[in-house]
Amino acid sequence: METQTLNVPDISCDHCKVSIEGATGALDGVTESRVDIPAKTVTVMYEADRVGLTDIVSAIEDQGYEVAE
Ligand SMILES: [Cu+2]
Repeated sequence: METQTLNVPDISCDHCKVSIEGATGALDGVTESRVDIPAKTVTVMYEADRVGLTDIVSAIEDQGYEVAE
């Protein structure tokens, strides 16, 4: 199990939280996804043999958010 925290500076409200947690949590292999609104981060736990970090980043970007390095 991998855990990664991604910086998503455009996170601002509950809508962002619901969108991002929904999109990333729906990916096969993602065990848990949690958005921290004040910190503007997404912490994902995933099985690296089932889903890649690039897939997770793409799911966030598909919701209209930039993922910062
Ligand atoms: Cu929002």
